[in-house]
Amino acid sequence: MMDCEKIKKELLDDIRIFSEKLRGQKEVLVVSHHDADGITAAAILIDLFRFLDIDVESMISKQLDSKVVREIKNQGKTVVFSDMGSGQLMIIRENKLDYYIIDHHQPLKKDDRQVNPHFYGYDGGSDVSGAGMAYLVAKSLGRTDMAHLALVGAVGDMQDSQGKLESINRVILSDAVKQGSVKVKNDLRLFGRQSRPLHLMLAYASDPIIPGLTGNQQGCMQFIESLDINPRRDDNNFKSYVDLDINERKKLISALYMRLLDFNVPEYLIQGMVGEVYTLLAEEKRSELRDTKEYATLMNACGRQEKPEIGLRVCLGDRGLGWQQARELLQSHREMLRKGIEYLSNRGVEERKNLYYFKAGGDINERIIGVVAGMAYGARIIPPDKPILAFAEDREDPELMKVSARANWRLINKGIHLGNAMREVSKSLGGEGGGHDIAAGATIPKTEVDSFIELVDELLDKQLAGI
Ligand SMILES: [Mn+2]
Repeated sequence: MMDCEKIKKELLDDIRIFSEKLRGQKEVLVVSHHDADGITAAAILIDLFRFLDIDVESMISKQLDSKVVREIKNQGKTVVFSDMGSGQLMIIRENKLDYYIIDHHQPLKKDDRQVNPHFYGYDGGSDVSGAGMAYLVAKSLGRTDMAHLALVGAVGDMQDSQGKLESINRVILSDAVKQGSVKVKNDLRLFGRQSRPLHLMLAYASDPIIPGLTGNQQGCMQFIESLDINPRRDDNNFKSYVDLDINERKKLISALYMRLLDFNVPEYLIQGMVGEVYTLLAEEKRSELRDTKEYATLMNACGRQEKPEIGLRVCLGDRGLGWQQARELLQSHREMLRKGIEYLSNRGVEERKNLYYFKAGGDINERIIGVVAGMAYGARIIPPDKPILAFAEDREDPELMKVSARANWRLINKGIHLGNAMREVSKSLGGEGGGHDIAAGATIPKTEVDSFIELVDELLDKQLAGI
């Protein structure tokens, strides 16, 4: 199954030179981003430094601004930034830190204390994640046992969104497969294939939305029974997707295909439903940790519940207390999301020509409002025909407003790029923003919210017209 992807020699050579400098350190502070990619990247580096007998501490941060950089500076240590830093190179330099940067975000400029795939013609959005870059550094120093975490990071950054991991990610995948830690399969890619009861996996499906099933638990149960699939295991607990045998899986997938075709869902959306899934073989069946996508969600939950260090412990092998705490965080995260969705479906959204939006004020926490906005499609609060913007108070600065924007694949195919829209419009109003085509964010002055909506609406017109 594995093809012979190769990583460009120039990148590997530079990583080797960079890594050798790390080998000589006595103690380091790893500073990483608070999402799944950042947490797994930090775990890969912590594991590496322990292997090299270098004293290591870590700090997981939501953002890297001058305030955070000054705090880091005060610790007086050699700092290894991962999954962040390339965009903050100037602040880091200004503060005269002893730094190393391992990142995959758009870099400002070249620096011999930084490795970043963009300088070698790679796209950090799809070819390799922050965790993947950390893995390449570890590999060049002889440590390869965390390849599976690099895949969790890549999936967490949605780098498999075209159906499979490619490019540098594929090389890492091939390492993991050779090590026997990961199995690759073409299968149904709906979220929750390991840990969720089958009918709930279908009811929560949002990518694609399945007409008549998404948001309809009872309908899902009837659908499963209509296929002659027993929804319960012998111990009477509900089956997960992974409990189905091959024939049941085939039956279910073709029935889903038929249903989507019947409802005129575009072909490319239907095809996205099946693709590569990555199973972590060392983890128990039906555990969130067994599937890369669910593993990433668990890490994101830890980050968003402001306990990234718990996620880190799980990545580093804790299957006792840390693992239990991580699952509790996932529960409370889901509870927060459920309340957010309930709030949104009660109050509804406003509509403009090219977008939906809602102002949550302080009613939905800014940490999860983007996720809630994205779930609005799956929960059928809005149809998938326009992007959605969500506004929440900045908890640290009452003068500022946080904006989260979400779209879906159908809209991306039409030319929507929310990252560009957030960056351009926020900049013109004295704020800052950016992100991916499908998920992006901005911070703007509170007084500019209405102009912001206006300008984004106009800009989306241009994106849709291909200007
Ligand atoms: Mn990342």
